Amino acid sequence: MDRSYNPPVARKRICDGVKVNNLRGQTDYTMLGLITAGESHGECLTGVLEGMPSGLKINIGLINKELKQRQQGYGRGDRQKIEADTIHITSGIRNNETIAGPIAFTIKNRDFVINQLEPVHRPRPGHGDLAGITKYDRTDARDILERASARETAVRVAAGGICKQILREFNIDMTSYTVNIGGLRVEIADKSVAELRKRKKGSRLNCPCPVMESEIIKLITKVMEQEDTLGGVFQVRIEGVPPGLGSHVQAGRKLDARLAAAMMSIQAIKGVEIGLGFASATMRGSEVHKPISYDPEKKGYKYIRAGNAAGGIEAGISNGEPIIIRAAMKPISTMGKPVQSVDITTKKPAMASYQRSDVTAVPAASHVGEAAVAFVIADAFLEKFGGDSMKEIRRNYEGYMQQISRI
Ligand code: EPS
Repeated sequence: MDRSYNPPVARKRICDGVKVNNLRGQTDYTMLGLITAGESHGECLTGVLEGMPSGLKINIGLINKELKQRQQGYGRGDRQKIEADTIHITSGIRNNETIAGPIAFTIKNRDFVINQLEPVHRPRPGHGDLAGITKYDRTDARDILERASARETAVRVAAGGICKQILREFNIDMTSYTVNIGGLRVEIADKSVAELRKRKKGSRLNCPCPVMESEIIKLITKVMEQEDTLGGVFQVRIEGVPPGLGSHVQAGRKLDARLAAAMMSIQAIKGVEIGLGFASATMRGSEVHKPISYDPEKKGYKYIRAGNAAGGIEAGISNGEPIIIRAAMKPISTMGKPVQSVDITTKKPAMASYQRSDVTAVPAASHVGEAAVAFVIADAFLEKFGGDSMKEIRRNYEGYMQQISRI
């Protein structure tokens, strides 16, 4: 890296060439680290977000708003009637401002009953039960499912809420929406973040189309009665990302690879697309790749794209266009009418265990997806402009923006 600052973690990544373990729990991140802890029915969830600079004003109310959104959505189960997620910050923030120390926080589990819960001996196909007990040599699948549970995503949303606040300082904004649930597609042309937000107001499915929303609600109700579950697809749109985040030079530094990994790490996600994604595989080059032009009158970066099939990323580098990323969520594997399984104590056939579940959690997952994206973009942003304080980062950012306005 040819920069005057050279943070130790980023330096380690470069030395290792392709990919390093940043000693904070993840590979692929250079500047930020997030460790989460906690079981679904344990006392609380815990998060430690490391690597934030000093001097970032934090609005706790906005984080709690994100947490609330994650809990909502038609098709969620009874657990969400018990929980009322709010963040309790224990370090790293003083007088509502970051002080560069690790930001540690907890989110209470109101449904704290872990020690009274019956053991689970009938693994659910599609959940982590059997794979986990096999790997970790447990006799009770609860030891696995408590941690595998998507309850953990509350921590990611809280950390993502902090990441969004640093991004907003540099006019980077994002929103998500439900693209389909159970195959019912929401067809909507390319819309700005502001327009999407307007259209989603009051939605029960994080959906910008009321007509499709009522169709999907009918489907969810039907599937609920049938004691089955539904998956779907959501999309995240990020605007204001400057050209130049990520890199083409090594696999683990590519922004698209980092975003895809973050999305795939969300519970129940089975596919990720960027830009036209899989659809581009069936099209011709001339249909996909649109012209580049140059407008000397344009403020800032003067290159203009006639299309965004690449979803804002070319060769692993952001190109200044909105970043568009979609993720596919499988139907939830805990079903009222369970699938055939085996009792691991008797080894005899038995129906998979069931207590309660969501019918669908696609709208919730879309908020988790936003948080995952916010984390990766904030990480790549700090890698490019990083400094120890907001003042230093702003100076680096403004200098670069001026530089690229002249190329
Ligand atoms: C989950 C099972 C359900 C979900 C849970 C994820 O919890 P319970 O077993 O308590 O009914 O509601 O998600 C959450 C609790 C949450 O806050 O998102 C699972 O097995 O993954």
